[in-house]
Amino acid sequence: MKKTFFSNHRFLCLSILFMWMKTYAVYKLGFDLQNNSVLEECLLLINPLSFIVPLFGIALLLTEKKQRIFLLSANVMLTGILIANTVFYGFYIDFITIPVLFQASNMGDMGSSVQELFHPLYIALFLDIAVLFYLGKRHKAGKGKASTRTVKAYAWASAGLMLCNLALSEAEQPKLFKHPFDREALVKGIGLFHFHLYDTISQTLNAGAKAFADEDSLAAVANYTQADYSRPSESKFGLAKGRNVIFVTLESTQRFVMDERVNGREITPFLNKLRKKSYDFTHFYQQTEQGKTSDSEFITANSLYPSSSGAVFFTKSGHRFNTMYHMLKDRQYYSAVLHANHKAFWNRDEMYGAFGIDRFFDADEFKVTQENSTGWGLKDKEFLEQSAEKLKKLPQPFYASLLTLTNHFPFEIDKQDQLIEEPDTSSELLNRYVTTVRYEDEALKHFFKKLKKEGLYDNAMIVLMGDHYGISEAHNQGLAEFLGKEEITPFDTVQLQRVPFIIHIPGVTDRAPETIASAAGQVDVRPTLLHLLGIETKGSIQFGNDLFSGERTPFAVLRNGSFITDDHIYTKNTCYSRKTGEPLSDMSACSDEKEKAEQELMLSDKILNGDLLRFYKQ
Ligand code: GP9
Ligand code: MN
Repeated sequence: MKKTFFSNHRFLCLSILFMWMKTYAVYKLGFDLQNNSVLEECLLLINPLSFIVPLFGIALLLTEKKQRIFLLSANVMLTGILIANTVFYGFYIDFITIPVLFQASNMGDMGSSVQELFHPLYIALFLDIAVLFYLGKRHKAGKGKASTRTVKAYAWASAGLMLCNLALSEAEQPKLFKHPFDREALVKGIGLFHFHLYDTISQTLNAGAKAFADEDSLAAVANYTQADYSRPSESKFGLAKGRNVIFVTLESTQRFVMDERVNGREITPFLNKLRKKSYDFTHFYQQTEQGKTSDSEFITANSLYPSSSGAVFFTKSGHRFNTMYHMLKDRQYYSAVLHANHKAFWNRDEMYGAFGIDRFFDADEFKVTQENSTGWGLKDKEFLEQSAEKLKKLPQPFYASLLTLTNHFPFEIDKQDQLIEEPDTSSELLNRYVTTVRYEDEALKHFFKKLKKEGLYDNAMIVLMGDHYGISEAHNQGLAEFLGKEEITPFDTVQLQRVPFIIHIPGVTDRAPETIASAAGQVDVRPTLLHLLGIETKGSIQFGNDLFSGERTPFAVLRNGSFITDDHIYTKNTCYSRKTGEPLSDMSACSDEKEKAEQELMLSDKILNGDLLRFYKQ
C-alpha cells in the first residue's frame, strides 16, 4: 500500500519530505531551542510533519497538475515563513507574531539590520523547489485524482499525527496552552507553523474578549490587586512631595555595564558615582516584550504587564487607561514627554493622549542637524541639553519623561564621541555597545550639570531607568567572554535582564543613600514614585508594589513567565537557587511563586484584552 501511495503520489511525498527536512534544519541551525530530554528532541523532529502532512494533503483533492501548483506554492510560503522567522530570531531571539507584522513599519532597527542578519545560505532553502520543479517538468502530470479511499486513509493518518503531536507536547509541558506567552515552549511542542496558527486564533479571540467584558470582570482583578497592595513606608512617604520629577529612560541600558570595566576604565563612571548618592536598586528587572521602549513606558505608567505579543501602543491604543499621569494631574502636576523621534513613531502621539500626558515634545521641537545627530537621531548630549531648556519653561510641579536614543541598536558612534576603547569580544555589537553606553553616561553627567545651572536640580526628583536589554541572547558568546564566564546559562540570561533603576533626590538621598538588592521590576515604579511624592495609590489597579514598603514580598515576573524572588529564579522550567545559580532538584521550591506569577500575567492580560479599565471608577 505504502509503495503504491509513493509511486502514485511521488510529487506529494517528496514535497513533504523536503519541507520536513528544511523545517528541522532551520529548527537546529536558525533557532537556539534548548532541548533537555529525548522526548523534546523527538517532538522537534515530528512536529513539522503534523502540520505539513495535513496541509499538503489538500493536494489529494486536486487534479495532478493543480496538485503541483498547490504544493509548490505552499512550499514557497512555508519557506518564506521559515526565513522570516530566522531573520527575526537572529536579532530578537523570538518568533514573529501577528501584531508584530502589523507594526513592521516601525521595525526600524530590524530594517537596518536585515542585511546584516540575512544569510546567503537561506537561498539554499529554495533548492528543493528547483528540484521539484525539474521533476515536474520531466514527468508530465496526469489528469487523475486520488481515490476516495486514499483520501480517507490519508486524512486519518494526518489526524493521528496531529493528535500524537498534541499528546506528546502536553506530556512534555503540561498546561502548554495556558502559557501562550512562552513562545519557545510552543514552538518546541507544537512546531513553528502550528504556533503561527495558534497565534492567529488567539489574537482573534483576544479581540473578541472586549465585547464580552463587563464590570464584574474588573472586580475579579481588583480583588487580587487590592489584596496585594503594600502600604508605603512611613519614613519614605512624601519624601519628595511637590518636587518636579525628571524621569530619564536609558535606551537599551542593562545593569551589567555598571559593574564592568574595559582596560581598567569604568563604562559608566557618572552612574557609578551617582548611585552612591541615591536609592540604587541593584536587582531591578525589565519586564518588556515585543513593544520594547514603548512597553517600558506602558508598564511604568500603568503598573500593568505589557502584552505577550505585539506592542500595547499599537494593539490597544483605543483602550481606556488609568495611568500615573492621570493620578498626577489630579494633584495639579503637569506632565510632558520629550523624545527626539517623530511623534507618530510607535503610535506615541495617540497613546500619550490616552495616557493623559499634557505635552509631547517630539523631533520637530528639537534643533536637529546633521552635526548633532547620529544613528537614530539627535545625540543624547544635545537632546538632554535642549530638553533642560524646555523643562525650564514648563508649569511646575511637573513630571517629565525623557527618552534617550543614542544607545540604540546598532550602537554606532562618531569617533569624537568615543570615550572608551572597544572591548575585544567576538561580538562586534557588544564591543560597540560599550562605547555608546559610555557616551550616554557622559551625556547624563552633562545633563546634571545643566540642571544645576538652570536651577532645576535642587527641587527635583531625578529617576533613571533602563528600558530593556540591548544585547540579546544571540550574543551570548561575546557576553560570556566579556563577563569572564564559561557560558551564559538560562539563569544568567535572567540576571542580564536587570536594568539600572536609580532615584536621586537632591538634599535627601545624597545624605542617606541606600542600596536595595531585593527583586523588583518596572511594574513597581509607579507606586514607588507616587508614594515618594506623597500620592496614595491604594485602590488603584496595579500589579506593582512600593519598593520601600515593609509589607512587600520581593518579586519580579518577566513577560515570558520567568520570575525572580529573593531566594529563587525560575526560568525555562527550572527552579534555581538565586544565591548559587544552581538548579534545584526540588521544583516545588518555586511552585507557590510560579502560581502567583501566572496569575498576575493572566489577570493583567484580562485587563488589556477586555479593555477593563473603562469600568474603573475611583
Ligand atoms: C525610538 C525609541 C526606541 O523612538 O522608541 O525604540 P525601541 O528601543 O523600542 O526599538
Ligand atoms: Mn528602547
